[in-house]
Amino acid sequence: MAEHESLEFGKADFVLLDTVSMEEFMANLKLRFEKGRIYSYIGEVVVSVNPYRAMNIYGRDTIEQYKGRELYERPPHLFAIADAAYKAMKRRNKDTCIVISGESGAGKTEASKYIMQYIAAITNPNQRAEVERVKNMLLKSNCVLEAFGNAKTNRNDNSSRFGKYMDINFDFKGDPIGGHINNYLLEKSRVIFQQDGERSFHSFYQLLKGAPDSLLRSLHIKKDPTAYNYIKVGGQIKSGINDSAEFKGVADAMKVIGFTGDEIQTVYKILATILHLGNLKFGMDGDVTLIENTKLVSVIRELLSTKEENVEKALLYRTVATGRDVIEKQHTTKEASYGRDALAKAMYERLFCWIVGRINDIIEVKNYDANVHGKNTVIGVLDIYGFEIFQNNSFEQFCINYCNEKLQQLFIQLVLKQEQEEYQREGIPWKHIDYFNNQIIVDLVEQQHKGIFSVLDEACMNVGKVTDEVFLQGLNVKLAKHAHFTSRKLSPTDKSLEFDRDFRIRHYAGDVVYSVVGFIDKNKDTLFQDFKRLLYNSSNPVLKGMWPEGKLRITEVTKRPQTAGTIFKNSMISLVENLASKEPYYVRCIKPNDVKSPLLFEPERCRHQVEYLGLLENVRVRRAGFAYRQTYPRFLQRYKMISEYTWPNHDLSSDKDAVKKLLQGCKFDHDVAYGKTKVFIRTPRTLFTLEEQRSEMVKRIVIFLQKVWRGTL
Ligand code: AOV
Ligand code: MG
Repeated sequence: MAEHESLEFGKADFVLLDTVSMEEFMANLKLRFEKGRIYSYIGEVVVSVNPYRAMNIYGRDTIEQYKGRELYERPPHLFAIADAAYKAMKRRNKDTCIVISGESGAGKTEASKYIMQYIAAITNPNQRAEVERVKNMLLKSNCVLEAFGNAKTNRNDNSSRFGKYMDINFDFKGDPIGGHINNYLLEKSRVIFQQDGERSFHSFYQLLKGAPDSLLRSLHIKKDPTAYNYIKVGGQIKSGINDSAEFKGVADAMKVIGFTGDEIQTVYKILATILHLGNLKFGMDGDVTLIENTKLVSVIRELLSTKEENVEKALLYRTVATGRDVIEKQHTTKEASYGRDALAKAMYERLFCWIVGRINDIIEVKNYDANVHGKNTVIGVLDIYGFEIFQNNSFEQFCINYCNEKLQQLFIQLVLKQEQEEYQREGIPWKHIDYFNNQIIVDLVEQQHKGIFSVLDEACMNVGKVTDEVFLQGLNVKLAKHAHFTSRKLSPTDKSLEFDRDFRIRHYAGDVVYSVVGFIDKNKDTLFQDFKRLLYNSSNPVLKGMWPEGKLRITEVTKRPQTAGTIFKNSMISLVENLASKEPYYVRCIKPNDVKSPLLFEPERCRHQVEYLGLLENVRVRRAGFAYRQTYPRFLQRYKMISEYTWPNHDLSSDKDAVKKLLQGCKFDHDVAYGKTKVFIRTPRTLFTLEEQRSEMVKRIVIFLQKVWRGTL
């Protein structure tokens, strides 16, 4: 329980609610939000409500207040959970992780940055230069990744379009010595297409708005974003972000991290190439496919440091192996456009992964000898794309929402598991609490043979007709009876679903209608080998290095590479395994309204999130259970003044016996359980009463001492 807050701000820990009901929960959440208390606890879980305004609660002075303190000693804050994870790691040599979840725009990315800033601020008291360097690089990497991996969506002006898990490694002194970033599926379709009101990745607009004229000239780029087809589809050029300033910030960050001048130039050349690709037009001359604006081909050739005829050929022809023969097949204009878009998307995705890889090369732990220095431990911070529903939901939303299902499942398992384990460890009986288990939806997506990813892979492997409709038919057959799946064929009266196009999943966080259009393509994720060869044959070594598989001849290429869906599924499964192997800390983010207002607390929106995040169940488990637990020595430290047996010191054989004697004296014995190392208190009221008695005694002691000092006793 956070003790340093007055009740006028509501209950700092939901566990202390008088009764656990949705009404009380919501009233408390609203009151706290309105009083500017954006953080609360459920035991050790932080509940955060996005304030949509700058808060003066992240400065140096606040950091000092949380440093080294226990969770309940200060008002709820991200810093407290970061400190708890850090302490557990340092004191007990445990790998820990902080899992941040919540829907799109709820505040996950901001939270992850404050947590990293806190960890950076409290470590390295001796100012070791090497550690300072590592910390600086870890913090700077955020800015680079956001520029290339975030974009304005209709839900969030700075929406993460990739998943990120970052390990920070610490030495035996508890100072950061390196890190590693895992990135998950970038929403690369955004490179060529955005829904109305959205933007492509920030990096493009930053380049156009912020690059010096000389750089833009060398890239043959104009300042005006509307001149480029790929980044104007969504009709949104501006966002809440200052693109020009960000450009300089990102360029500086890349330099600080250690990207070379050539590498940074190559990054700009790739961005420019993609913009030019989007403006290429294909036409026909008789039965010959051609490029109408050939001048652009020269520009692209120059930027890619390759041969002009190679660029043209890769865009218009495809090399095919038929048996032992290799032939060149001309594209139709449609195929050529498809190939061009695939190239743009693949170049951007590869660029993004390469940036992550370069950052990892630079920040990875070097010269650490565990035999000499002891075990190196990690804190992992997970910041993924939040659950989202758009007007049109495709393969990307399907993957993102599946990822959120996996994390919800982890939360369910671990929060319950941890409680159970603690009761078991302490020898206390456990009572089961009912909650909605979303494992059924996780299975719907990932199960072998019957799961949606499997059905999709099967459809992709069809030899004959491979279409999105065939995939939908497959789903209709395999999932006809699934409680969380439906389509127009299965629910003929449901007019909100289109035949041959839509299916609906009942997710833990709400119903989402997905359109199957593009699923097959996005899952197969093919890029013609001709493009890979083109890029591999560049005389720019940085670009060449990004495309090692371009060296393969067409006859050497694997015919059935793993699909995008299967790669994503496997990466999620291993992510969850990794998180489960660490000691987890949770931040549950809530979005108070859909209009980014700092004042509005929309009751229905919030209630829905509280429901699907399972927060009420979380409180129940924590209470049904025991609302409060503390080790015997710490409990005595706090409450020993309320009992004559323990004040100022006890003479019993153990602290446990002393706590028993104290609580029996207060007649609270019926409401507590004595574990091996901790005392457990069932109802919050007992704790309140103890607190009241303690305050009373503290007051009396103070008066007594004042009298002693004044000599009036
Ligand atoms: P997300 O990470 O959860 O969405 P963000 O962390 O990007 O959400 O937050 C969205 C916006 O809310 C930020 O750009 C800020 O304007 C505001 N915001 C969030 N947290 C705070 C805070 N603590 N103080 C002030 N403003 C805040 V997504 O990446 O879309 O799932 O995929
Ligand atoms: Mg985010």
